[in-house]
Amino acid sequence: MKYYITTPIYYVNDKPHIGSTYTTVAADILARAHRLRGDNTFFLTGTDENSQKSVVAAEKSGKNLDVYLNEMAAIWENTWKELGVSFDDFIRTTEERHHKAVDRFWKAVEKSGDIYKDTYERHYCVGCEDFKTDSELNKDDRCPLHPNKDLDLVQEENYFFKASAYKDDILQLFHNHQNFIQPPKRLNEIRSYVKNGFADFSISREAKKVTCGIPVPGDDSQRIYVWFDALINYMSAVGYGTDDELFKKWWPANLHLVGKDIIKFHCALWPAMIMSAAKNDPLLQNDDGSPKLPEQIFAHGFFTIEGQKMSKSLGNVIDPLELAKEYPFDAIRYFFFREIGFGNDGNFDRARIAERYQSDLANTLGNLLNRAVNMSRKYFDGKVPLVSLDSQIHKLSDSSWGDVEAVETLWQQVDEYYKTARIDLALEAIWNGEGASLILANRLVEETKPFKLIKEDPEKTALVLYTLLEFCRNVAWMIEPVMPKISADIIKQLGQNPNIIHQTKFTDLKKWGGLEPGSDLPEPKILFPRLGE
Ligand code: ME8
Repeated sequence: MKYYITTPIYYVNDKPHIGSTYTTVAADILARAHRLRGDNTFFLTGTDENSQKSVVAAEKSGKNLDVYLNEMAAIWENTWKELGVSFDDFIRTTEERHHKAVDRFWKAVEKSGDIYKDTYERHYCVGCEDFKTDSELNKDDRCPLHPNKDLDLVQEENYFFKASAYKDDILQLFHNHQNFIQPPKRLNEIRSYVKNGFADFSISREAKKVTCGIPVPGDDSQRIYVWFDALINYMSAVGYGTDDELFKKWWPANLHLVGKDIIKFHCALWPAMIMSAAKNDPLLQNDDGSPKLPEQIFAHGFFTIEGQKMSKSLGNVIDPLELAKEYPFDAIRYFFFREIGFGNDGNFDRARIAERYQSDLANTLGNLLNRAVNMSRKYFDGKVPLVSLDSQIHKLSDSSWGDVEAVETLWQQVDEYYKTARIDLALEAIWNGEGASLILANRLVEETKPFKLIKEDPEKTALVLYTLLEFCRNVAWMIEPVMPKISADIIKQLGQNPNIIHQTKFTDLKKWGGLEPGSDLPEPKILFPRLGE
């Protein structure tokens, strides 16, 4: 199975903040989940550089545009690297490969008769990089998303894209593929946008008025509109216009992960663009001639910072690299997806991070591992207790802990949740599910009291401790996509090598009994030290 996942490509007028980090980490988690399952995975992120915002920011910084773009793109790429994001490629829209893709795509759309010239006069918001109709503006004629920015009144002759010609096809697509847009509330939003407002729109600007952008093929006096160019990045990175075989291997994307602010472009404009280009480009056609559209777009919500909108003027924009100095980054990753239902809006609150760190991570996960390893070492000669793998666990049925099947069921749920991008539900099941979960494993310790039981029934104690250790091993792999470092630490503390993943099939990895009875347990370390230590 192949899995191709993308993040939005971010504007470079500023460095990464925790909003872009949230999306990028979500994509990282899903990419890791697919890699773990053995899928051939390609994870793309990058920067959107042909934007008027870049020009303004470069001018402000007093730097030449190219110098500015190179510096900013490096900051974005390095931030993700420092945070351990496992992207496979980083695309910049100023790259040659992207220009080639855009050129090919534009020509295919043109050949389909969907590009025409027209003169118009409209308001343009540089914040959104989008035209605004009167009905989209606030009462004071300002953009609701960027009320502090003056709108530009654009009066030009430009190239237009015949989006309206695809209105019915797009609505049909939504009808036939109910999963095309997730979560469903976003589908409803977009459906009504397409029904009521999906009109033809300008896809170029006069070159003399914008200082950046890719030239319109055959007309150097015009530059391609930034969104029309940006969306094509998802194809240029996998060889469109430069490497047909590579493109056939990866396209269509399985998932475009985006924030709710840009669904109009991804869920309506992008499929319409592909439908148009596909008419004249066999590379974009399925065997039956239909357009090769992305499989799914998942739009997550936005979060506020301690209850307030994140904004430069409020001074509450958070740099992820700074945040990673305050808390282990795995804990932030956990917090993002445990605290906020994926798809919903949420709030970033430091007090809640600290609470979750202490209760869910240190007390529930860290403590369980620590107790299980310590007691096993103490009572069983520094080793994983020797138990017979056939008979075990069923004998524990007098406690609230389920049996081996409960762990298998948990795996199935977790797998399904990762597949459907419900990272939040995967974590909820691991911590709090029925039958087998971290909460129940802790309860098993309280109910069976191995530290007393060892005097009365060493055999049963061995069984309890093996169960706890083996459950920790399973949990380590379940949480690997979300907390890769913590996962590796757990595996090491259980005396195994995390690189085992490269030699072991996923089905074997999650089979009960992976921890060999009688194997050595190293000296345990605290998994989640007190914050500030
Ligand atoms: O829109 N909460 O780039 P952009 C959660 N270049 N996510 C947030 C967020 C918040 N408060 N703020 C930003 C663009 N994001 C275009 C995309 S794609 C072909 C072109 C995240 O730099 C979220 O993913 O403005 C949002 O969609 C994205 O940053 C917007 O990034």
